[in-house]
Amino acid sequence: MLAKHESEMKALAVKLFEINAFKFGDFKMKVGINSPVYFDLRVIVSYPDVLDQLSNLLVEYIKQKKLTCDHVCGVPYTALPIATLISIKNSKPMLVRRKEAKDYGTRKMIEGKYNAGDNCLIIEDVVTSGSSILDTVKDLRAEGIAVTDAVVVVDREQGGAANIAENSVRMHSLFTLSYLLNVLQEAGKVEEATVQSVAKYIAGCQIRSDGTFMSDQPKIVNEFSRTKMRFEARADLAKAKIAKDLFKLMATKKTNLCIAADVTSTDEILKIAEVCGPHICLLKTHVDIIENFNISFVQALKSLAEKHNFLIMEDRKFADIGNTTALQYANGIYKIAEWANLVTVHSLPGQSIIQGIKSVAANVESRGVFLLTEMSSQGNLINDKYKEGTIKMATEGLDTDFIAGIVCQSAECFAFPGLIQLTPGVKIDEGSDNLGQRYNTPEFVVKEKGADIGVVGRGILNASSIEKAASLYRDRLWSAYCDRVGLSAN
Ligand code: S5P
Repeated sequence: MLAKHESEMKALAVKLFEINAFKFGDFKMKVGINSPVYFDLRVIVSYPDVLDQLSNLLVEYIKQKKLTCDHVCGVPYTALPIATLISIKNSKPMLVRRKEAKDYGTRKMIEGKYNAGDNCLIIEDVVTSGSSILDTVKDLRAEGIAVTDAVVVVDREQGGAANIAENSVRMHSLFTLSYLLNVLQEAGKVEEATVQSVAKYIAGCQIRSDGTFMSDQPKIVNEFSRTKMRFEARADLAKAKIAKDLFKLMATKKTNLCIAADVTSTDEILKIAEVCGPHICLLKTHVDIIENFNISFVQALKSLAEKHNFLIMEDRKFADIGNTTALQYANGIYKIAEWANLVTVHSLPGQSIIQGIKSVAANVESRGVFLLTEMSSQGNLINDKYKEGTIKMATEGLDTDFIAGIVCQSAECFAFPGLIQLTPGVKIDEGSDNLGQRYNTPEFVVKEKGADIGVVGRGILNASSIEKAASLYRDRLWSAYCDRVGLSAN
């Protein structure tokens, strides 16, 4: 820990969280189990200011610890840019360890100029068991290079320090996981319950350097499995403010029903909003099907949203380049940006479509998007590669603070609990319409398919009483959610 630079340390901790260099969720680890916290410091190469700040603090830390060396060597690959900066800032030559020996010329594992007996300081990004550090130490020692110390950015506190100490290497960590968690809590970024969940997992899951667990039966409690978590806890992990708000709204209002108000007159939509308002968390429009759109309709809809506490989503399914989408979102007759809390977006054009919308959103905090990852219609052309790319955009892209959720049909689509799964194609009577739409029951989509919000259009709109139908769908969707997370429905 670097006491002298506490405010910089804290600011960097928050920054690392904001750029998704570490996140909470349900992650598969190298050691074969799932973890509720995951570090991915590879992203820092995209943020030169963060990389610079981090390396400055590491240089200070090395000075404070009085660690002297002839060389520095980063554990491949994530720590390489960090080690490079330390080498330059400290004027210490670097060594590079290959991951595989070359199959031509010299079969050297260590690149750089050195003499047997030189001393080398190891630089590593994140330590779990310490096995990656030990692999590098082994190759350096095979060349006669002495290794006594390793400087790491984050110690996950799962036994790594002890494991490498057994091999006569002292570990010095700039951050520990508990320090990072405390800073995030102090900064109001996560709740105490989240911190506790991670702490419980770490305590129960100590690992040896060979990847086996310290205790015969490790108590692996990952409380961050998306479909098992309650909306309140997921609000804490959400990156987008609007997703936090929607999670909380659902939890307090006890509804995960979105009504698809697919009717063509403003009066009809306002009637749906008035009558079904008390039962829904979200009202979804297709504004371009309305015959008599006018700005006073928008005002009336917004008042009803306030009165009955629901959000408005325009299901525009934008799919153009960033600039055109920005114009479509903010301008024209509809001026969607002014009244829709959320809009749906195809990921097809890539990251630029999100940037386009975000650039003209009046207030980023009260706006957001849902990305389409799967569709309910028969024969749609979305494939696995497209889905993977979409989820990557939603969890690792530059605008995760603007992505509230995913429109999809299955729980396998994504694991991050901070995103909301919106699933259309819901009807009490399963089946299909005559234009390729496929329906599943509320219970099936929530319990089997991971839906957080069920979208119901004609299931309600074609009922003799839309009020009664909305109430029925609300009860069935909410009970299914309660069953799924182990809550009592009342
Ligand atoms: O894959 C999708 C995505 C969406 S947003 N399938 C869908 O059906 N939708 C929308 O959900 C569709 O545009 C419509 O507004 C609603 C489903 O309406 P329903 O009448 O079939 O329930």
